[in-house]
Amino acid sequence: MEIKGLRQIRSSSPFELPPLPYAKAALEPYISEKTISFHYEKHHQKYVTTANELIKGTQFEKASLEQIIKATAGNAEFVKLFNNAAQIWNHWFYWNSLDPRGIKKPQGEFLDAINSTFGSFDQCVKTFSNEAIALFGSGYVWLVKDGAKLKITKSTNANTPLAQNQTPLLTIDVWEHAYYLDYQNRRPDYVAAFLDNLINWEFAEANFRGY
Ligand code: MN3
Repeated sequence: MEIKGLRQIRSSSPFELPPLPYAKAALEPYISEKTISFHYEKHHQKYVTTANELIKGTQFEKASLEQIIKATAGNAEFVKLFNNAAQIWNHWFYWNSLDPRGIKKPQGEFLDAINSTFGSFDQCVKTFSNEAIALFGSGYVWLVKDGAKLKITKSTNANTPLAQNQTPLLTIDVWEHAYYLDYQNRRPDYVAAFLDNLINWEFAEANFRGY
């Protein structure tokens, strides 16, 4: 499959807002055009603008986004740069974790890996759902490949498994800005809409195989 925005994500600064892989209204009725407009054009864009301001005159001016994320993770001197750089990446990854064409369940080797880690596909989805509902505050839940194993992990704020030497396969953004206009406080309904109607298993599989 073609993964949108890879060029923007892999190039060095100044960073560009990666393209949204579908129209802003494409995820309706599960996620509204209004939510996507704010989330993509305001929040995601702001992380890009801020990261570009923060790297000016630093040793990171010529670095790629992924290099910056890995180099600044856990470094108290560069907390703001890490947060903004990681949020550019996390949002690019989140947009690609959503598919307006509907669910295509995993198969083959990827399904085998899911079954051997979680017992079944349904159990994998259930665990992901439970973590996404339970995460306290702002953050993300991820399906990752950690060495040869699959895992479901969560990260708070801008933190990302990319900085932990894990391979992210899928994510859901559970910051309130991702769902509040559509679901208010009903995060479980947003999580269910994501898992039942929007989750992009083809993207997960492409990440699982490597591309
Ligand atoms: Mn967000």
